[in-house]
Amino acid sequence: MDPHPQLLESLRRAKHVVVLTGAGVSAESGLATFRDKQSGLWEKFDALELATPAAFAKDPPLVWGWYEWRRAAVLRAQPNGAHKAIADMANAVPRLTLVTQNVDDLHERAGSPSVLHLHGQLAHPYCEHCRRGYEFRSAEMSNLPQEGYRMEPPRCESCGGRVRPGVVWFGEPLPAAEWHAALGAAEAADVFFCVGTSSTVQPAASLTDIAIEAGALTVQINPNATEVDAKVAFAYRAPAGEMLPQIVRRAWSKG
Ligand code: BV8
Ligand code: ZN
Repeated sequence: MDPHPQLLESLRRAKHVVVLTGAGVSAESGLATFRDKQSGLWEKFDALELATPAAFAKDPPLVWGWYEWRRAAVLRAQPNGAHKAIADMANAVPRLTLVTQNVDDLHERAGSPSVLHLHGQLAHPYCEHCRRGYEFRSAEMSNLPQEGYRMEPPRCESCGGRVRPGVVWFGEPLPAAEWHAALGAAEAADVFFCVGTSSTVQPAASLTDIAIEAGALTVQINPNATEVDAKVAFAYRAPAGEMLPQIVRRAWSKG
């Protein structure tokens, strides 16, 4: 699928490009998306049920185990062409704002200089009680499960409270600074990409509508149809790991 010349021209002229990503951008790195059926211990659960304060309160080891299992999968995964193309694009345009719904660190590991995590990060759990933050970059503070199973959440070193996953669960507010920065970027974007998301969760999904209303040239990259297809200027029914590198190459490659 060839990127449209108008998109390539708009990218070359753009002052501010905004990219919104979802789980689909990490799919080619082998990480399950929310649409995918859960596996192992969690196959009888829907992710939407597990990603809630109620689930963690009801069965902390089940939910903590799920997040540590996902964190182990992220540690084993590598950034793919989509993550790298977004990092390259940041070097090709005057300003690029990257907004992600993902809790993995593959954008950072691909070289993106700043990432707005609207839904938190697996590597940043914090104490439920005193909110002291922790940084999990490897297997510290909990031996990582090889396959999924229950795991007792660690205790806070300051107050003994329970440490919880550093993500935003359903029913929890988004981090205010990240949300306001994402809003401002969507309103100021010359080109807005919506990549690898089912656009089913609010308020993150509304960023695409805000960019459209503000007059950005909007693009969706997703191998499956979503309701965003009808709203955007260009909808590429393709995997992000193929389409984004092609767009970046065709817009800025010398020769
Ligand atoms: C809030 C972190 C208010 C956790 C996530 C009714 C009842 C109750 C609540 C609500 C309701 N209606 C709306 C709400 C609000 C609710 C919501 O939107 N619910 C939905 C389910 C209807 N939202 C919230 O609760 C938010 N908070 O509103 O707070 C508030 C305000 C003040 C004070 C108190 C409260 C918080 C939402 C955040 C939830 N956390 N993640 C974790 O990771 O475990 S959400 C999670 O699912 C993701 O982060 C993402 O946002 C969302 C959807 O996931 P996607 O990334 O889109 O992935 P998905 O699997 O869905 O799709 C993958 C896509 O990739 C597919 O389209 C596929 O085709 C595509 N794809 C596949 N392969 C590729 C590809 N694309 C490209 N290339 C490929 N190779
Ligand atoms: Zn504490």
